[in-house]
Amino acid sequence: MSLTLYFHPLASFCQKALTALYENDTPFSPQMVDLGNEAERAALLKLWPIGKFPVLRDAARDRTVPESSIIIEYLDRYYPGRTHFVPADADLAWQTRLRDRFYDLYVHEPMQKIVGDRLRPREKADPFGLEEAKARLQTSYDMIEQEMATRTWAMGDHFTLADCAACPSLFYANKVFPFRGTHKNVAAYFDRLKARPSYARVLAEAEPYLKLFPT
Ligand SMILES: N[C@@H](CCC(=O)N[C@@H](CS)C(=O)NCC(=O)O)C(=O)O
Repeated sequence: MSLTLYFHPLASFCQKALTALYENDTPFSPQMVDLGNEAERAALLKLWPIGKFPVLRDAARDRTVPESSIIIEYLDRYYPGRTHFVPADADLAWQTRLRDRFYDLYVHEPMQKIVGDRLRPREKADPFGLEEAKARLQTSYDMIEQEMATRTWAMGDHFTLADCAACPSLFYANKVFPFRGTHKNVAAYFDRLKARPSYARVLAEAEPYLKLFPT
């Protein structure tokens, strides 16, 4: 098997890449990384000195591919399947990438900020940063609420890269700054994502680790 994914089932950006792999039943070897384990962390750093995952290793093409969006673009190009993650049409392609950036930068990142704050020692808490993150999430939820009033998936009728980005960001964002109850279109979209077999599988595999999520 040519592809190996370095990941952890609980890690949100890893879930994004896993969703794409499961979407097309792309064969790969899962290489779980415990960042608390020195040897496993060192192996990841050797591949990608930034030390963040997911990282995809393609032995057949001798390529190391970090960054969830880039991994999904790479899979789309070299290991295509029934779901095309970035449309061939140039206009639809940039709009898809824009929504991918939107979910990563304006939902995923503020969500990570809130989670990160929970993991910090109390004396290092960042109330100002926390308020900023919540305000950003509020704006993003309002934007998604409007857009998803008329769409099934982030780009309309087809599941794309943007939906892979939406899955884990909305899952964890709803835990730290709930949208259910205030944003019905966001909630309905998220329910569709959870029902998608690829992401349902990702969530089922994360389930045993969810107790580690800081409340
Ligand atoms: N921009 C990166 C972000 C990856 C990322 O933040 N990964 C987290 C897990 S969800 C991570 O590696 N955290 C460990 C660390 O920062 O040390 C991507 O899209 O893959």
